[in-house]
Amino acid sequence: MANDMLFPSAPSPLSRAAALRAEICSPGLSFLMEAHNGLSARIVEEAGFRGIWASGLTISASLGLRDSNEASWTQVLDVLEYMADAAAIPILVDGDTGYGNFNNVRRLVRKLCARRIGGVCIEDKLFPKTNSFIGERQPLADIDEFCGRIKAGKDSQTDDAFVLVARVEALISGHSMEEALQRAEAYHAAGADAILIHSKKNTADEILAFTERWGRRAPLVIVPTMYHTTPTETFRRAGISAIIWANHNLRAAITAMRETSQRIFERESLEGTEGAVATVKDIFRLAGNEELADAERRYLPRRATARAVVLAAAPGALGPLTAERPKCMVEIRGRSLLARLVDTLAGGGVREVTVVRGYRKEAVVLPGVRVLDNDHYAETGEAFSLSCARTAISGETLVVYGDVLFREEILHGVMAARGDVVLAVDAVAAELRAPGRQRDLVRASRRYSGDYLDDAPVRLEEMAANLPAEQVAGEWIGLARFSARGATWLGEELDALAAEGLLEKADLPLVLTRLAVHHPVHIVYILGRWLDVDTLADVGDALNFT
Ligand code: SPV
Ligand code: MG
Repeated sequence: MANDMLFPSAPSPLSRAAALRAEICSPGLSFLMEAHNGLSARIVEEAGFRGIWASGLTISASLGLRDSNEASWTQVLDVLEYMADAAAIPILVDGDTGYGNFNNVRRLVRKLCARRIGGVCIEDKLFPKTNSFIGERQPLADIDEFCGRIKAGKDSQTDDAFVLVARVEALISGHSMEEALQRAEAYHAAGADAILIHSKKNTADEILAFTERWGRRAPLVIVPTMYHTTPTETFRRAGISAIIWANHNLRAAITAMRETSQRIFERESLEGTEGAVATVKDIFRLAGNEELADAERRYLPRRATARAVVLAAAPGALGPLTAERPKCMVEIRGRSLLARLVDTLAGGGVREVTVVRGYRKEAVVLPGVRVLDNDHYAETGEAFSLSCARTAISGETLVVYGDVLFREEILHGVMAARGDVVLAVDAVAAELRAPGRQRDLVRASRRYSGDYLDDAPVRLEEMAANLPAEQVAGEWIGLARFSARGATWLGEELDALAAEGLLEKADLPLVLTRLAVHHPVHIVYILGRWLDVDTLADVGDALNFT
């Protein structure tokens, strides 16, 4: 499979032109299979072919056009670009007559080289062309004029290996074998790398006669669409260099699409269709979705997939403000605490937010937020609320109190920190708070030092509401990040609490302290820039926060 850009793992040691030259100019028989867009090019490559024929007939037909130069040459170029992006094998493009005179051929060849097309075949007819199998005695180009097109093409190639095939239409147009040989000789002398000798007879007689008289002076390419009953071995023995299977993918697609459309139309159902057509998964595979998934792992920020569980079941005690709604829905300057928190989480790359509601749950509504309920909020604590969101605790997960406001940079710090469980701990808040208002106090393996060079890890040892002052290293702000592994540990801890009959009453400090006994729970120290809204005075502070 593929494009140097999309699929960098498939570099070719040869340029595509060199690879095509190796196919067409080598002594053995090669095969070029028709494709007309990126998808069919990839299918041809997957089948094992070593080269693609970008057919003028089928590219036109797949665009709903006739093979009469109705598609402009730059429109064909665009299709070729998709094909070259989709498959790494070389493409020989059907360049019709070269889209005009020598000057058009020059520009065409330069653009083909720039798009990594291995070669072009031009036919000795006049612009606008008509398909060779339509009508009789189509006018041929003047030999010298056509030789000028060949020379101009060869002089314009920017890849030395680029292959120019000159197509002789003399036999198709009812001219003699002599005329065909004379033209082939002139085109070869003008610099063509190979000759395509075309025939519309239903036997290979004239092709074989031409081949014999040609005598391997230059590689010969044939298109046995009409003389398809001739065994390939005959051509191999005759010394043909390459066979073009010119239109069979489009024809196969037409048959399959017509049959499928008809069946679905008649049955008004997919009965008989599923199982008979390629799977949607197959489309994804052909389109290279797996490579995209790999790239996403490499390039998208890891946190882009993080989820958050916001604990907002408790009533809060803000008097009249929480009479009709829980604390998380109290508005600060016209926007609820929860809306502000969700915005901050989104800014930090969190994609899915689950809110555990309880008190006045009908008031907790926010677009894009998933809600789960703790209907026993009056008799239970935070751990129980968290366990109500067990389905949301998988993969990288944040656990956040619903009544905190913190600056986005705090979230970024927690997301970027190493560790499977990471807590944001304010190193100064605990000192500033009035006694009795402190709650999630932290004892840690090291205190905050303020030293620029100090980046040694800090671990949680204990979290509680009532630690002796001399042991307090800070206050947890109610924001924790769990990696996928950390989320599994958290789930196990909730199970263990349930098994011990402690889940209903446990708070998060207990959960985290127990977790820290078995696993490293890391601390990221911050200095302020957050707020939890516990009292009406805090609401006043919050008004100044944003
Ligand atoms: C094509 O595939 O567009 C060709 C081959 O030119 S043929 O249709 O046989 O002329
Ligand atoms: Mg053609």
